[in-house]
Amino acid sequence: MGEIKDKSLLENKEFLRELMVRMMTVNKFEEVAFWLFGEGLVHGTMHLSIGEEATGVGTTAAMTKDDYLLATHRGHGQALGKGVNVNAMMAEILARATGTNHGKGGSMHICDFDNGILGANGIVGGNGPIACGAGLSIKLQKIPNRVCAAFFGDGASNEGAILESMNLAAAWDLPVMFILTNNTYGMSTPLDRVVKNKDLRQRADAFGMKSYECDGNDVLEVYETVKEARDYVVAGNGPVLVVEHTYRTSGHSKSDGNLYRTKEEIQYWKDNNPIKRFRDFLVENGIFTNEEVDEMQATADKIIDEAVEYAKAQPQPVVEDLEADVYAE
Ligand SMILES: Cc1ncc(C[n+]2csc(CCOP(=O)(O)OP(=O)(O)O)c2C)c(N)n1
Ligand SMILES: [Mg+2]
Repeated sequence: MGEIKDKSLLENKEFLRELMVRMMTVNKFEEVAFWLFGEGLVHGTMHLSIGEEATGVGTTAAMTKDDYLLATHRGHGQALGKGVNVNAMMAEILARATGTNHGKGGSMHICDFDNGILGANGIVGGNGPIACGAGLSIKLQKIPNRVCAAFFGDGASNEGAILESMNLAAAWDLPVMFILTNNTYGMSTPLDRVVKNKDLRQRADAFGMKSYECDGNDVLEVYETVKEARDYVVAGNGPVLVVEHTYRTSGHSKSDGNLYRTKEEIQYWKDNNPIKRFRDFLVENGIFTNEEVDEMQATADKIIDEAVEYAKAQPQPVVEDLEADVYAE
C-alpha cells in the first residue's frame, strides 16, 4: 500500500472497516452471481470485476449520495459502492419484479436514482455523453457540491464518444470526473497492442483537463486520489480525469477461455488483489486483527446469503408490465 496523505484516516476504524466490508461484499456478490449463472438463474451475459474491487469501492467512498454516477458493463462494484440496495440488485440479476429495474435491465443496466446511479451501460464509452448532460444539469441549476462520475475502461478510452465528451466537458467546465479503470485489457486485447502512447493520463492534457493517477488495487490510494479530484471539481475548476490501474482476475464475461494471458500473470494479480492487500495492511499496522478481518468477511457473506434468499423468493415480472417504464409519463 502506498503513502497515506491523511494520517487521521488510520484512526477512523469504522471507515476502514466499512471499506473492507464493501469490497468483500462486491467480491462475494460476484462469486455468487457466477454460480447463479451456472444454475441458469441469470439470463444474458455478465461481466465480473473480481480483482478490481478497490476501484468501484474506493472511488464511490469519496463521493456523496447525491453525486451522480454512470457505471460500466462491469459495474457491480461501482453500483454497490454507491449505495444501491444489495437485495434489490440481486433481485435484478435474477430478473425479478422487485429488482432495481423491475427485472427488465439486468447486470448491465443497474440504476437507482435515489442514490445518484443514473445507470450502468452496455455500450462501451456510452457513459461519456450522458455524464456531460448530467454535469450540465448540475452547472445550469447551480447545484453546489455535486459531481457526476463516469466510469469507463482502457478500451473505452479509445472510443470517439469518450474523447469528444472529455473535450466538451473541458470546454464547458462541467463538474464531471472521468474515471478510467485501466485493467490492461479490452476483452482479450492488451492495451499496448492498440495504443502507441500507454500513458493514458496524458489524454487529459490534450483537452486542457487536470488529471490524477493511482494504484487501483490500493483502496486507500484510490479513495484519497478521488477525494482530491472531487474537491477540485466542486470548487468549480471543471472536469478531471482519474486513471486507476488495476487488473481483472475474472474472465472478460461469461464466455472467456483466458487464452490471451498466462496462468502466471493471473496468479500474480490474484496474489496482489485489493482485498488481500488491504487485509495485510490493516493487520500489519495493528489496526485490526486477522480474526476481526475474518468477521468482516462473515458480515459480507451474510449480506449476500440474505440477498440471494430474498431475490429467489421474489416474483417474476408479468407480461402486462412489459411496456411500463419504457416511456416517460
Ligand atoms: C460500442 C461498443 N463496442 C464494443 C462492445 C463490445 N465490448 C463489450 S466490453 C468490451 C471491452 C471494453 O474494454 P474496456 O473499456 O477496457 O472495459 P473492460 O471490459 O476491460 O472493463 C467490448 C469491446 C460494446 N459493448 N460496445
Ligand atoms: Mg479494460
